[in-house]
Amino acid sequence: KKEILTSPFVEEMCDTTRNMYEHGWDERNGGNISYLLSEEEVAPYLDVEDVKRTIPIDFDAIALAGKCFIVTGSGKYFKNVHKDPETNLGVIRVGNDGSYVELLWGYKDGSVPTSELPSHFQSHISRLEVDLENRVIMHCHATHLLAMTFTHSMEEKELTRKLWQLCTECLVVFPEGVSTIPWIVPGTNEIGEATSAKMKETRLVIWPQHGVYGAGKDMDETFGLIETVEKAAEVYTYVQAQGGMKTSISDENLKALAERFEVVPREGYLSI
Ligand code: 2HA
Ligand code: ZN
Repeated sequence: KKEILTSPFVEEMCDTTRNMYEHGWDERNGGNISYLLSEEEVAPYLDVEDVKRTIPIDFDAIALAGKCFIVTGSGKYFKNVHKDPETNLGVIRVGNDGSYVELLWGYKDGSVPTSELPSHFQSHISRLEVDLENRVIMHCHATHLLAMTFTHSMEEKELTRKLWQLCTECLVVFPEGVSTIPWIVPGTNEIGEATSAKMKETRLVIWPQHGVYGAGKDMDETFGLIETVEKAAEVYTYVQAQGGMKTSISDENLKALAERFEVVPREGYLSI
């Protein structure tokens, strides 16, 4: 077998967690990533019959039975992933009845997948219902976006419109807008249900006073999505510090932008 530390999926997890840490979005054990892998991607590196451990889960993941993921570990720090991937990451496969996962590699110190596994798995289930190519779910504590949840309306249309107005790229990158949920205890099935319900409509779901969930077909796209919404929130922070918005991108201009880049803005979100 090839050395798994040289696999594209382990390298991508290392690079991305490090990058996110350096952005200041993943203090301590904040943040988690899950990345759907095909058996063909995993097979050159791992004996897929060699199950190291079975880990029970207390929500129904039957819709993902047999699927493999590489996932950050519970309590693990993004800061450390690249230094010791085998301790901080795990490759898991969802068991046949959806009530457990099989560990194929990693979590070397005996640990388990992220405490946010319910939100991750339920979000994968939702995204795959609307986009067969979705492979990544990413959570972090993007600083300016988190700050904005204290100062801006969390009403989805109002918040989406504001973000679209703050950077010309935003409408092109997330034409479907952003979703928000109420404050809910993290790590629970309940927050997983709320997040995944929203994931059917948007790839960005904001958790007030906590952070953001993003979804996408690969690591770059998902990171880029969070990076873009976070950039808009950072600009908002400066704009507010400079005395507030005195001008903005008009709905006519947003419409022209959507036409030029062939994206469809969320129905009813522009007033033209
Ligand atoms: O895993 O970010 O939401 C640590 C967290 C919980
Ligand atoms: Zn978090």
